[in-house]
Amino acid sequence: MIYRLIFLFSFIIPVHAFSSSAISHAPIGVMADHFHKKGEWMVSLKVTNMEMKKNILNGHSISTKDILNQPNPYSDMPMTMDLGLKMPKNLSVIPNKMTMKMIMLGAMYAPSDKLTMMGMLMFNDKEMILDTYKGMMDRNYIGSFNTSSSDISKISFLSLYNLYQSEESRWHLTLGLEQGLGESSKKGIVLNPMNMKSSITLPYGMQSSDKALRLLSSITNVSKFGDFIIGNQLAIKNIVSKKNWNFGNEFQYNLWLQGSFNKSISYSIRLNYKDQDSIEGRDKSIMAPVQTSNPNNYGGQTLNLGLGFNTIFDVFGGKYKDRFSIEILKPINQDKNGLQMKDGLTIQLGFQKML
Ligand SMILES: [Cu+2]
Repeated sequence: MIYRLIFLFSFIIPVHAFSSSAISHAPIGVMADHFHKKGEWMVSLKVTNMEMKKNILNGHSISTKDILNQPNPYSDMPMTMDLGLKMPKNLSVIPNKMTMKMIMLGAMYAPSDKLTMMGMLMFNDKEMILDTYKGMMDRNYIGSFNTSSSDISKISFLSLYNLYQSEESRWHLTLGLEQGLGESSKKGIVLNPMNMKSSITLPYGMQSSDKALRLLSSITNVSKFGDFIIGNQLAIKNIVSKKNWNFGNEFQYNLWLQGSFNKSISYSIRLNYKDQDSIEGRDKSIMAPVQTSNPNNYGGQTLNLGLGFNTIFDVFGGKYKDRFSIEILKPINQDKNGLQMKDGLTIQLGFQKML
């Protein structure tokens, strides 16, 4: 009888119910969305796939012909070190498709109910298909080529401080550091506008990291409204120390609404707004008649809409159930700086397990 009462009681305490149902974690694309109770451990694996196609100039679509008429900021520079040829006056290489894959390994541990520690290690794999055109005269298409990079990209350590927690609402503050680890000056073979293969330092966007150290801070609120949950998160990333160049500072706002089909399956709709500065500084060896070698063609504002599902099942056994999540993000507005590729769909898959 007493066990039955305890069992029943454990379901009446809302905080407990909150943490053992699918809805208790935010959509998988939101980072550091929840904290843990004293002594709890959690490990996680997240895989992200993002595709980009076509190009936009200051947020508006642009034709191949118009891209080929854009000035090349490095037109006075030599094309290759061994030949006396100069670079074309206009852009001559056009990104056609880019695929980015990210794998994130994470661990969380709560030394107390007030504090949760979190560590993450990120790997990325980038691939780009580009089309090369003649640098002058008829500007005809010459051919296409691939560049790629694959490396550890960054490591981060965060602490989440539980500011307030009630049955209906919780607030927490996150502070942490992120260190870029991957290679920042990887070379690749390209097809240049003279129809020759040459080895160059790949443009910024193809590098695995900028080797910078960043301060991450965010504030998160999750509130219950009947059977629904509304979550809010403001997050910023600021450069603390950097090498000769770095990707710009970042501001993100997430707003999500979640509902449940049952205790094991929840769904979510999320709005994600991101504003990132362009690249600061430059790598003098990055010079090519392609938009991505210009530090101004990075950053900008994007608004994404996400649809996601969280599930909990008992697959691998253990004291706690296994949590599987998926979220698909679709850009609804892209106001990127300068000339950039257009974001396509982002798919995120996650696995989380408390130990
Ligand atoms: Cu966790």
